[in-house]
Amino acid sequence: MTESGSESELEPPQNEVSKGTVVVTTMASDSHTWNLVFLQLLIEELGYDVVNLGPCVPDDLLVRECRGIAPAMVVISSVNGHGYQEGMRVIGKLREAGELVATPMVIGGKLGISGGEDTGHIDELMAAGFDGVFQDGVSGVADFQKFIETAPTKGRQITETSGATA
Ligand code: B12
Repeated sequence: MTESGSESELEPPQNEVSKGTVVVTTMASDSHTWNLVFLQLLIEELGYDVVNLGPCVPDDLLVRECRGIAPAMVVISSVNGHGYQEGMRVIGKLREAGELVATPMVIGGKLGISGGEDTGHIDELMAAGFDGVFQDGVSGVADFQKFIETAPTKGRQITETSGATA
């Protein structure tokens, strides 16, 4: 509530046109939730609607929701240490769904248990189909903000072999 008591200063602007819908999710093993709340608020502040699928999202549910929503972007967060393994599995399933082959998809958080020192898996996640990998200790929220400001309009460059380049 403001001092005048009429409306909350925390309410999002009512008359701005949404830039699209972003799916925020974690993966099957991960029960942490505040990372998802943080990302939802950040992405909403950047002008998008957000569908937050919450913690411990099974692969088939994630794929089904993304196919149904046809989002401008999929943002996956993982902090429990299984992010690399689960990300490698999940990105394949998402990209196999034809409609999602060109959807910008990123993963970030604490993707392993090395505190950001082991960066080898970042290239592997990119090669597997992610457009951005934001590993704590390597790149952060500011890099992600730069990415989201350009990625949805840029789209993915699909090659003839159906692989893609960022
Ligand atoms: C609260 C908590 C829990 C709670 C979660 C409750 C809930 N409903 O959320 C409970 C007790 C359930 C829990 C369980 C476990 N936890 Co825990 N947990 C934490 C704790 C203390 C805080 C997490 C939090 O809420 N942070 C606040 C949010 C806003 O920030 P964040 O999660 O750090 O996310 C930030 C960044 O990672 C980044 N980010 C995250 N995702 C993304 C995505 C993108 C695209 C981008 C750009 C950025 C980004 O942005 C966020 C804001 O800066 C952390 C330690 C810590 N102090 O951080 C450990 C921690 C995450 N947990 C950890 C572990 C190991 C576990 C367990 C495996 C423990 C166990 N042996 O059972 C289980 C796993 C459960 C599961 N199935 O996932 C480890 C992970 C280690 C790692 N990855 O190297 C941590 C880091 C503790 C530690 N130092 O060891 N945990």
